[in-house]
Amino acid sequence: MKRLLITGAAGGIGSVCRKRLTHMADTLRLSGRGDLGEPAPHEEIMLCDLGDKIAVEELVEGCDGIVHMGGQSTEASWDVIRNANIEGMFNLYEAARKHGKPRILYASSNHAIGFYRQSQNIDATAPVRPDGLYGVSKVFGEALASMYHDKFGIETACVRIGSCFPEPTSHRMLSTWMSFDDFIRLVECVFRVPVLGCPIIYGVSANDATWWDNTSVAYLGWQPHDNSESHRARLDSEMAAPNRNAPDAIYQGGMFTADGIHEE
Ligand code: 15L
Repeated sequence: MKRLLITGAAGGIGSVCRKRLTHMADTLRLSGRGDLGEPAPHEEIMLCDLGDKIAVEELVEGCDGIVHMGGQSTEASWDVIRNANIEGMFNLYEAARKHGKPRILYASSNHAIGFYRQSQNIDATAPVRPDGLYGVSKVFGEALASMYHDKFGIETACVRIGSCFPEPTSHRMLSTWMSFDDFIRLVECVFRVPVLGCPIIYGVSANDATWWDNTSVAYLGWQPHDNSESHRARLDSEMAAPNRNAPDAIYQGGMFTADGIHEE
């Protein structure tokens, strides 16, 4: 690619993308809300509020691919969710439709299906069960991506990211953890596969304790290498497993399922 846009480039996963996707494009265009520092020679920095339609059009113009990590990434008030994840997604897809229909990797979330029980195994065909307004906004994003694919041919990988951190930090994350290395491998597959379509992908490492089935996206050639089992002994020594009646032990979305509606 000539230019790859990374939104949310100041965030946890976005900053990993900034460092580790340099081989994917001549130029990385970075946007985010936090401080992105000084651009390197292969970088362009464009600060942008995703709720600002005109700014998002300028951001997307000239990009051949988008890794969309931007937006609100946890439960929040409706105003915050609506601006970043509802208006922001619409603005991004409208801009993509008008400016060359770049391929998109969309950071959806396991909170789109967070009310499934941890005793259940699900695949991409399972009906959504969002666990909060944040989860609902991620479902909206997946639906929007699907419509822009069917109607306008824009291809999107909707990645329901589990827990993408340096290492799992709770017993629940033994099932939801995705290593940074596995995520970067996934981004490479998404932008290299000749025909992507608009699949739902569970963003999770090759954990023994998984709840999620990615059989339907075998065509991507993505083979996660890491396995949270190598962290189990450390976690067991650092903390007690959650009580079996606690949300973190019952639901796939963990504690997000117990969150109320955030008032303004
Ligand atoms: C998410 O969607 C969040 O963005 C992240 O901060 C984690 O909380 C993750 O889900 C998770 O479920 O562990």
